[in-house]
Amino acid sequence: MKEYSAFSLLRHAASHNRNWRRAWRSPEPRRRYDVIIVGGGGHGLATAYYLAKEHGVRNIAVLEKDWIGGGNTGRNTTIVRSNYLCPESSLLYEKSLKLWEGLSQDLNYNVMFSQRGVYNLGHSLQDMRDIERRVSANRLNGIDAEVVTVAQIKKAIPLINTSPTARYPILGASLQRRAGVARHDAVAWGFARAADARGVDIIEQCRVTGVNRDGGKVTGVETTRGTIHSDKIGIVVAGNASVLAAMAGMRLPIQSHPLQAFVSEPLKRVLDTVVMSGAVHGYISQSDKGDLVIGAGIDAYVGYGQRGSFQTIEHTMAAIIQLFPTFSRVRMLRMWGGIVDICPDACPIIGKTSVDGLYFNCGWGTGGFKATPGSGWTFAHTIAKDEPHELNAPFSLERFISGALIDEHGAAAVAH
Ligand code: FAD
Ligand code: PYC
Repeated sequence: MKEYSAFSLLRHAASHNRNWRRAWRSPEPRRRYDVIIVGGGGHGLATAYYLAKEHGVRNIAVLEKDWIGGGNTGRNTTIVRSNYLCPESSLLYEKSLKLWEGLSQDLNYNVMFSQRGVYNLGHSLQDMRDIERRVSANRLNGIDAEVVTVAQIKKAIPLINTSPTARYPILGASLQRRAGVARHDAVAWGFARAADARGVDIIEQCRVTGVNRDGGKVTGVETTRGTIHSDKIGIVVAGNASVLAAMAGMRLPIQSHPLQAFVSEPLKRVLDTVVMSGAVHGYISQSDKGDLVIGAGIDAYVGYGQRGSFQTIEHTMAAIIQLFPTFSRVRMLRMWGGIVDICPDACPIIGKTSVDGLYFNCGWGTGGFKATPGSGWTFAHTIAKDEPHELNAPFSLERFISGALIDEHGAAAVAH
């Protein structure tokens, strides 16, 4: 506590923060590790943390080509929920939500998880049937979910346009009260600090350029900081998964698309929940700083540019103004894009590959932020034990051969 007293803050400010203790070390890479995690986003860092904490693995490196959290972890709109349709995904996302509920305490770092609820709006009879079905499925899987009326929506969100003459009138919504938002950078920083404290080497500015194999076995990686050996390599690089797979001589059933988001100028508190609409293609929340955080669906084309098209910007703003006409007077501050890797069934791949010691965690598409702790938890188990955790077993690469796909296009909702 002493470290963070008002006097110490002043002392640090006066010394231009020269004596501020780093939250994680910046070590030189060793030549060999027991486990290498490629990708220093939330999922990679969480995997390293749980490998150290839950499985006692000590000699771990996280290799990040840029800076930690600079990929989709730092670019997303921070929505956390577990209201998926199929039992397989519900259980995985619910495990994650339970971890979120204790994450700040576990990491001893405030990830600003705020359970302010998420509304998924229905605009047609079919939307409402889908909402009823998903809410029932959620309850059967032990997940809190309810169907709410237009009057309840208007009471909770006074600025929303519930006019029956709207282009897409609101007929009702699903509400998950335990859902909400978290501070995305804090999630990366919290996992990084906690992993580092358990001895994990977090190596930034270290791009993996090749995956080395000896026949059917992985032996290490080539990087911009030299060759690093390991018999176990977990690849967690979100929109770059196909690039890394190609380095290992594999192809993944993934398409990579840009996904954009936007923030407005900061406003006083006007919206204290999260609103998503698949029909108008937009979603919105308000950050603790006050800016409106807005997003939409993916840009339709595939590509690796971390930016999107103007058509999507226009479409998204039209959607938000349709829902909240009063926001037409708000000025937008900035926009950005990330690359999301999408599987044909809108579900991730978490598991072993045909190469011994090589594991992939990818394909989270537009919805992996909410899964960060659960993904790391189950992936750490898979890597440590060289077998799937019961929660990620259904999400193996094998499902694209067996045909046991898990269709979550409905729950991915707005985004794709
Ligand atoms: P990343 O954070 O992208 O981490 C992967 C890391 O791998 C990157 O830091 C990258 O630099 C590194 N890397 C890549 N190649 C190499 C290499 N060759 N060598 C070394 N390192 C490499 N999900 C939600 O649940 N809720 C949302 O509200 C939400 N909104 C979104 C909005 C936008 C605009 C975007 C783009 C995504 C959104 N998502 C959302 C999805 C979510 O952001 C991702 O699914 C999740 O953050 C993926 O985390 P990650 O750790 O796997 O990826
Ligand atoms: O998965 O909830 C989500 C989401 C919202 C915006 C992008 N993804």
